[in-house]
Amino acid sequence: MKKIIITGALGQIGSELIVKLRSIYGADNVLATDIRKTDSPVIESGPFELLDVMDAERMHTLAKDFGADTMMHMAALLSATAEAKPLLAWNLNMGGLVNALETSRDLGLQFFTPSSIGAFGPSTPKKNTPQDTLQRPTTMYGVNKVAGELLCDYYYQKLGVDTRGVRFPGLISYVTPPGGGTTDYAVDIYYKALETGKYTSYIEQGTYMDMMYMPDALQAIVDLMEADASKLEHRNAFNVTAMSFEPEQIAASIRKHIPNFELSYDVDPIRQEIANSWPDSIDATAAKNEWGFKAQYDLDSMTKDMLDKLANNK
Ligand code: AKB
Repeated sequence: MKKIIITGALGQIGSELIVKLRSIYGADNVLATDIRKTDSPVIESGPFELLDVMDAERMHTLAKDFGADTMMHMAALLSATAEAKPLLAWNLNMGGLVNALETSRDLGLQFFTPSSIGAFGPSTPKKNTPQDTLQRPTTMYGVNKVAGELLCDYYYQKLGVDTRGVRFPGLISYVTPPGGGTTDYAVDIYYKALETGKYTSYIEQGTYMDMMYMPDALQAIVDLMEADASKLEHRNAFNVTAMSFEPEQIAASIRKHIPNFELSYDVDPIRQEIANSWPDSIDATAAKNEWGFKAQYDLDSMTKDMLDKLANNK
């Protein structure tokens, strides 16, 4: 049975990951932490503590007092926010990661943190991007993610920490909206489709990016953390993806349920430039072969579920 401490618990991934982990490992075995308190069910459904990931001492104390054997470090600024505040992104994304890795090294914790398709750049092969390839990102977020991947490898190879991680594509969910990402349009579009029947995309027509529905992302984290270590050739940056689409394709999928849905464009040059620097589609063969990664949802099954769930939440 695991005892898990999670940072960034009220963020897009954290708030759903905690519900899943508590259902598998027991509510008392999952300590949720975040820099703020909201009225999220995460706070009532099990242990919760306030934690700024820049506070290394408090992070260590919380993990130790809880008796954690696993750290899941989710707190980070996403790509568009990181581009707007590059120094803050460097300090928070790298400082928080180092603190989480150091706590894990000192207490002997298994460790997970997500990397991203943002770890690739314009010189990376754009289609079917291989697991091991050129990584020269041109965004601060990308710089953080590549440095983070290397740091996690270092903590595994040199310091013996059982570090594991995936490169997530854009994640789509009906529970907690993302904030400050480049792929967020693919979440917003569903909310607006139901609210107004139209959406203005800040991402240009024809821009392909990888995406995944949140239930598949959560299952991927659980499966990787439970995977037999002897089978893992890679560790910290497995490519994972479920689908790749451009705005017209998600609109067409929505029109199967809302036939009059209208899509227009008002492109944001900053987020478009970030999207242009990322792959069109990535290859997840290593994740499939080494720990059995498999996504259940494609674009149409995700669209149906998103629209059903959002309509029921209204
Ligand atoms: C973002 O858009 O910044 C994130 C990501 C792909 O890492 N969703």
